[in-house]
Amino acid sequence: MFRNFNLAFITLALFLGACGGGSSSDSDSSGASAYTITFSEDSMQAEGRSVISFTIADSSGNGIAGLGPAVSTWMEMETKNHSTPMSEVTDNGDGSYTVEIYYLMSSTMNGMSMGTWHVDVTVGDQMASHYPEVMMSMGDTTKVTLKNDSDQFAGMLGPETRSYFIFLESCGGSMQDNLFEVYLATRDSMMSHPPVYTGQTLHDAGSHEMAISGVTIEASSDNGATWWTMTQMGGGMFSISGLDGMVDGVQGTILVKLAVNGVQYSTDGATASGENAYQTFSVTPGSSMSM
Ligand SMILES: [Cu+2]
Repeated sequence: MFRNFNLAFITLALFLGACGGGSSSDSDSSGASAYTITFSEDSMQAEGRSVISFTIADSSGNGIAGLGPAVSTWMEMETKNHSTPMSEVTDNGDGSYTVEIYYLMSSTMNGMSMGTWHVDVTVGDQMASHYPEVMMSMGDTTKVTLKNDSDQFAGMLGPETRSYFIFLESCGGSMQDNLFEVYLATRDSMMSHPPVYTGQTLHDAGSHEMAISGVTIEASSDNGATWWTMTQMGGGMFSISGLDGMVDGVQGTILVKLAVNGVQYSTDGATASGENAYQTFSVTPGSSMSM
């Protein structure tokens, strides 16, 4: 299912490319540019899951596939810079490349600038940057956080409780058998936000390796009466279909629980019990396909 969604976005990216649509505010930092790198925003760039494509063309304007470009997405803030979770780069085979970016923050909050987002694409010794304006999330929940105070990473000022970010990937509605997908990532340092899956290695507060030997996300669409274990699809993606009680086009509630290495995580980092043991997604089935 996840692959199908990717294909849908790739098709959209190609369509935008053909029409010359999308936006582009890229800057090219290299002197003699071997390639022209052009960005397009395939979805609204907002807190949570967003999609960006870029095309790499040679001096004749031909798109070049197979270049293996590196993408780095980070926010330049007054007090600190930080990266954000991101998918692998998809090579669309025609010189265009697509990446899913899971923004942790919006560019502005209540009219105040929070900082500047950078999307840097590097191919060989050439780099181009795009500066997306990232909106606040509105309507549906795009991200929730769970944590545990005994699971910490080496922060700038010492040990810090690690947040686990659960991002809404899709909520397909009846056409997709009420498929609900989320992407799980965490903070391993200010500039490292890897996906979390069984077999992943993170780093603890002493910078020692910390193995993720098991991770489970459960979901409930009946306010916690019934919990279903989501299927781990790999790479931080979790999926479940057939959730009861969800209505197309109507915002509903899906609760989620997270367990890492056998420990249930909570909203406040304390022992999970009752109200702090789950997070709440308000989602509208069928709506995420239109983005
Ligand atoms: Cu920030």
